[in-house]
Amino acid sequence: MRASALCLLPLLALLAPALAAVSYRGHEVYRLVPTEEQLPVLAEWRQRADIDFWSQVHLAGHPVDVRVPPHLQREFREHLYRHRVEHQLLINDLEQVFEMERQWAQTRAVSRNPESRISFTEYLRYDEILQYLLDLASNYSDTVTVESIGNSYAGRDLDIIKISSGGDDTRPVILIDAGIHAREWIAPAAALYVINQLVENPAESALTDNVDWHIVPVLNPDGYEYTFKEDRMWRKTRSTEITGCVGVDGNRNFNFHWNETGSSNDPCSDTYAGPMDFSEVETSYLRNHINRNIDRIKLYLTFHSYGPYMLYPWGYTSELPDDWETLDALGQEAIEAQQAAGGPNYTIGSIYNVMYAASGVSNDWVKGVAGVNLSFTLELPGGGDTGFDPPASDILSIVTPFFEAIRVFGQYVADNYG
Ligand code: 0X9
Ligand code: ZN
Repeated sequence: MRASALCLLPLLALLAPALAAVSYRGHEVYRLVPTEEQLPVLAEWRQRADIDFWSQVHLAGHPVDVRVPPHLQREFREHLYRHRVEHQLLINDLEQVFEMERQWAQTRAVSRNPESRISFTEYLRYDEILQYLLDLASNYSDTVTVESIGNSYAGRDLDIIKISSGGDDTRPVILIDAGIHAREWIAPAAALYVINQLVENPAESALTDNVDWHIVPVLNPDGYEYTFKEDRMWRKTRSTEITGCVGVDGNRNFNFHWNETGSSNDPCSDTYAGPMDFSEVETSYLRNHINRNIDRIKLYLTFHSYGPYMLYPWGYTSELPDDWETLDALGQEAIEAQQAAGGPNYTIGSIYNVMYAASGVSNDWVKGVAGVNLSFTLELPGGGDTGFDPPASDILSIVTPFFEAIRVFGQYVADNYG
């Protein structure tokens, strides 16, 4: 007995670090403001798997936040000075930011009113989000149904909420998803707020008069849960391959110009396109849902962070779609509406031109293959100088004006297809 227990000890010691949560102690976050000439320098660093670009923007004069682990900091600073890149140290110990985030969540969990179904002062766990959807389905059974479009890699239900005030499934549909990127917590929070307003705020009932809404608040629940339990900075799915590295970037996995540009063949990269297109169950179940409802879906929005940016196709080429002026005008209108309500100024444009090239992304596929003309990526604001996501206490002040943009999209579909 004793001997065999002793034999196990080294094995347990080996396993222990793998089970521990990933620490970001000493990780620095820099805000860079590149000039036109410096953009290629940034593009080169972007290829490195060990430097984490938090925002993908690629415009001169626009800030780019970058997480640099301790062992690369000297080299990174030397690079900055050599190329004279304007920069500022935003965070000198990222783990401290995450500690505060966890403390807040703990305090909230204790003080939370068990009566209230939803909260916008904390980032909810996946089971809390599903519970909210199910509560809505039972409390508003005339208008709300909740279905699973499939299961995640780890077997979690991929729930979709359908909001419909009538019309027997003949009305135009607005499809929204959020959380394909696990760490972008503000995106599911924004989707929940949209759901909350459409269902529970009687003053917003006009938005569901002629239009149905299908919303998947967390498209990558395995990754989402992993960011709470193991690694706050996880972005991809959690599927495993024999190669050793885990996960695929769901937003490189769609089969439209798949893996052509701005994505990686390296399974360890954060923008890994996958072993083949639609290799991930999460992206393929979304595709199936879109295909099943293709006659009715008139507008697609996918929520990400962070920007703020409003992006339309294409991501794979600098060329613009034929109807880009329609997309641009609608996007502008949405931006102005949320700005009038106190929201920030979103930068608008095609993905390729505002950001770095990216192919196999969902909003390109939805337009290019599924044929939904109105297809946008909305990159919500990040945490500014406090980190990746806004502090949970700021959620409401972000999603409230954001909803005004959603209202513009809703009205547009009602006016043109309703
Ligand atoms: O790179 C991405 O997948 C998105 N940015 S993020 O920082 N949230 O990762 C941008 C995707 C924009 N859409 C297209 N490239 N079509
Ligand atoms: Zn994203």
